[in-house]
Amino acid sequence: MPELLQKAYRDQLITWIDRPCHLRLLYKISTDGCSAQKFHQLCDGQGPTVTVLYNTNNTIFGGYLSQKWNSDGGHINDTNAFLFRLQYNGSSNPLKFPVSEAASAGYGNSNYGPTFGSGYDLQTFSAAIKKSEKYFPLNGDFRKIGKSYNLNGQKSSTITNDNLQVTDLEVYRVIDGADQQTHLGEPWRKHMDWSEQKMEDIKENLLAYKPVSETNATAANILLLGQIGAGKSSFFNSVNSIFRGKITSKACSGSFEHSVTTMYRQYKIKDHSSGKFLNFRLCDSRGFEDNFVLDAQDISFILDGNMPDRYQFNPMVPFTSDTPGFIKNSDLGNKIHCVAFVIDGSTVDVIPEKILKQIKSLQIRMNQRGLAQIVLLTKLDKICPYVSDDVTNTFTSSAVCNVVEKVADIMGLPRGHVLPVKNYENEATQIIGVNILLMEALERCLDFADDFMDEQLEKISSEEK
Ligand SMILES: Nc1nc2c(ncn2[C@@H]2O[C@H](COP(=O)(O)OP(=O)(O)OP(=O)(O)O)[C@@H](O)[C@H]2O)c(=O)[nH]1
Ligand SMILES: [Mg+2]
Repeated sequence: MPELLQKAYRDQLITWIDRPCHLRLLYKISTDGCSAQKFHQLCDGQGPTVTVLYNTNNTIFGGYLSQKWNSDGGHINDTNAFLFRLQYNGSSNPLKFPVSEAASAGYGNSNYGPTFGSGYDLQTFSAAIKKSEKYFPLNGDFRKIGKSYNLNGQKSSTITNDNLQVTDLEVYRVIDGADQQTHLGEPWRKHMDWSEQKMEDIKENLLAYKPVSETNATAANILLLGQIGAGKSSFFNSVNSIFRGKITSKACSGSFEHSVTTMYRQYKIKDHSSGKFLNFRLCDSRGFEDNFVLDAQDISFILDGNMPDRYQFNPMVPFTSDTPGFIKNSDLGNKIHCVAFVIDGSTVDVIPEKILKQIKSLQIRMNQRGLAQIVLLTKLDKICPYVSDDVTNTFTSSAVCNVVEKVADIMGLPRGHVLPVKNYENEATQIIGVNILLMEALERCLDFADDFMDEQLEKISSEEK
């Protein structure tokens, strides 16, 4: 389950709680559903908790109780409780509001979500709330905010924007002791080296890469496929940035309702220090959408190397052998040699059924061709705050490990085929760890591409005999 609470805000809460502890997610409305019943089922009796709300003004606020939640219908007495604001209108702006009427610090009612204060200072919601398109319109109440908590001169509008439309609400359990076991324990995949030297070594390897020599292929073709917004174009941009020496965005990327990429592109990457092109192509395609599925026949033509670079997808007119540009005498050099499904690691729980079905049917076509598939698991920074802080925590993060396992399961692929990466999206300069993850993923794709070409050569030679 991706956790929204950033490391800096966790640290702030831990400072306020004032003892060595760490936070473990118990309940999250975007994945568990927003209902009082679910909240109590997951959080009652769990000891101290922090409740965090993320509203549509980009304000983050909530409350801490050192006593456990219950469904008894009575007030919860807690001298250590506090309400807080962490972020206001998108800017970090932490404030703590200590309890002033400890006897009514919390309220445990089976029909209410997390509720603080008497009458109430902050009631998050009651019964169950359905998500509208983008947010949960919580039906709680904060008109009495300040009755049981000392607001130190603030008011509801400067804490909550008077807005209970939230994109998420999370409840974390507060566990005594520093966080070693739960998030950053034993590595789940071996990764020893995050040094600059290692980065340079992988870069050298990629620069030296050539497809299997017996083929006439001048470059390995890696197809990027996946849901809209998963980070296909950003992956190309990030790899391109590494060899360019600065962050660039040649392929359009962004977040829109429909796929930003509407053209089939076979991108080559130029190493700017040597002026040479690398011997692989990243083939960027249109994203899968709920209402637009890439035609399976189109994908077959891509896999078999019949679709030309810069083909403009047209949902009304399928690509056929009569389409101008159709590559008729495609050979091994034009074919796709490895498929990389690009999956947004922060939304794995909510991939629409229709898209999963499409992926499965595409996988059948790939398996028929003996094409290896890997997963580029993107947006690692949104899965785990420790990884967001520092990507070298990727292979010790239990949150990332869980998502990798889930994706391997969904895709029916070995865990080792799921490669976590973080794309450049907001950075001004390159980061060694980010580059290493991206280039290691590429190396794996090229290994698979070589295997595929070897297989094809064997097949051709056995057919000739
Ligand atoms: N935080 C974060 N954001 C990312 C990452 N990768 C991509 N993004 C963002 O996600 C959004 C979508 O990325 P794109 O690369 O355009 O996705 P795409 O798969 O090419 O999407 P379509 O072309 O629309 O099918 C952009 O706003 C990116 O900045 C990542 O690793 N971390
Ligand atoms: Mg794109």
